[in-house]
Amino acid sequence: MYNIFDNMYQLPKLDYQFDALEPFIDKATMEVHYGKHHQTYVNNLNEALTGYPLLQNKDVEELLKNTSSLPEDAKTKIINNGGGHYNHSLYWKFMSPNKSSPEGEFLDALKNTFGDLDTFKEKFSNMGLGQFGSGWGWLVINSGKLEILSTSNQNSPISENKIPILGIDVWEHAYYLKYQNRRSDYIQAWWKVVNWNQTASLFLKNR
Ligand code: MN3
Repeated sequence: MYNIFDNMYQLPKLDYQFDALEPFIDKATMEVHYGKHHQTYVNNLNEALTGYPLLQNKDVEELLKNTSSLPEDAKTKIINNGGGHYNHSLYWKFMSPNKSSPEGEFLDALKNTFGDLDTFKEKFSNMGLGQFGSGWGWLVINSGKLEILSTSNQNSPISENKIPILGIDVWEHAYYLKYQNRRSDYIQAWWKVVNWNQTASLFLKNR
């Protein structure tokens, strides 16, 4: 059957089941976050690119790296929904049911930059906690250096030429079902499911 969404953006496959991150990230949140919120960003991105077939073939990262070249009438919608698609695609990969910890050259770099692992985690947590309203907390590589920052809404560090290697969604939809207004509890629980192998591999590839 002919599908008009062939070649257009799609939800990435999850590497684990919806309940795999329990009890830290609950099944109901995963279902609605991935199945509804992320899907909506994908749908709206596809809609924003209707009429721009050349952009439809690009990797979403390419769209976000070159926002100044996006068509004016679709730019905001592409940044919001392309960012939503890209950031969430990363976010699912930044979590895993398999326990891991930072090691080797990546751990050395964390220590060199932030002092020790606990200090890094505290600074990163505070960045996510301090983000006013909806947004993200990130660990990025900026000109070869590790850096912590936050972004509003679905803005992505990649649009500022910074490479995200770890990121936490601090929109209420990421935690409200289980943690209600307790963003701090969500962030503390989230550390238990961080996929350090993914972050280390992005670090080694992009440093
Ligand atoms: Mn989200």
